[in-house]
Amino acid sequence: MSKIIGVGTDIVEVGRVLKSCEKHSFLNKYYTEAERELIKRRKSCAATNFAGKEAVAKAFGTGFLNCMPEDIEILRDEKGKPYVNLSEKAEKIVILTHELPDGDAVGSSLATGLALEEMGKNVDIIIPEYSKSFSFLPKIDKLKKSSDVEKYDLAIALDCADIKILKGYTKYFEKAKTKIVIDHHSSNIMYGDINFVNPVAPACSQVLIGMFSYFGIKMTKDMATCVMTGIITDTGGFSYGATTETFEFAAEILSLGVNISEIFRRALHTKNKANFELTKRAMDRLEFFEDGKVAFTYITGQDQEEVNAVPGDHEGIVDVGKNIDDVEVSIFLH
Ligand SMILES: [Mn+2]
Repeated sequence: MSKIIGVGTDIVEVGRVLKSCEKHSFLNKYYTEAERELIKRRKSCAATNFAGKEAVAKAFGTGFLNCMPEDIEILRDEKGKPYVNLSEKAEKIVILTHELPDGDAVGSSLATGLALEEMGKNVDIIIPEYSKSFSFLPKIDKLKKSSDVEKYDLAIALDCADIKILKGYTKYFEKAKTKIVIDHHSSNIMYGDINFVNPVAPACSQVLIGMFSYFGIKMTKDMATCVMTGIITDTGGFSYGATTETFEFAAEILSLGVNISEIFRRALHTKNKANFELTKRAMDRLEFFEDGKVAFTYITGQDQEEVNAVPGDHEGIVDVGKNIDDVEVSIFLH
């Protein structure tokens, strides 16, 4: 299966490229070792390869801004037909998600981190604060509060429709050489160099499962636990948004030995004290409008301070209104 991500063409002045190639610095900077060998045998390849590299970079939609000429290697097969090798040399990778991370944000970030670590990559997952209800997730202790890396080779933003909701971490995203967005919100503004957005998927974690199989990445039990947590929290335990794929993936995850009932209990039904206290206050303030079709409630910043809440402790409070008979819209402000 192949996928066209863009089309690019380019024209260069042969004489100008050949003249530049007289300088070793130019050759070493813009061509890979295999390409330099090729150019030694056929000088004109310097010009065709340079045009080819520019065309590939244009097809990515970014030009050489994020995709360097030396990362795009153009070689010839035995019949002389050119083919492109894209370098997989992103070594320093950062994974980012939105603030007040929910189960999908934390789960999809950890699953992506685990997948990349399996590939031998060096990955930082930056999630400064998260709800304690996710502490059962594998490798949760690997999450970092910040990073001192100036420039990452690759940044991956998960479950974020807009670069703005990366809040304090936009700098890691903006400075990275290549930027990838993986998401499921139909409002996604496609702010990456490459965007994998499936608005039909009920969770970013579900988009990831499809990507793992597309790219031939084997899903481990730990990765499956993380993505299942994302699906369970974003669908309220399969009660909204689930698609046929959701259940097919759930079956696959079950066969890997993941305890789905346990994830259900830990991520959805176990309330910590702060969350319980906030729910109580929200219940007290619940009001109905439009003949009981609209339920409204709220918690304030002061409430959150008083109960020592951490980000994510508001999780599930919207269900207070949603679970009442005849309520069609439940509004919860925090
Ligand atoms: Mn989500």
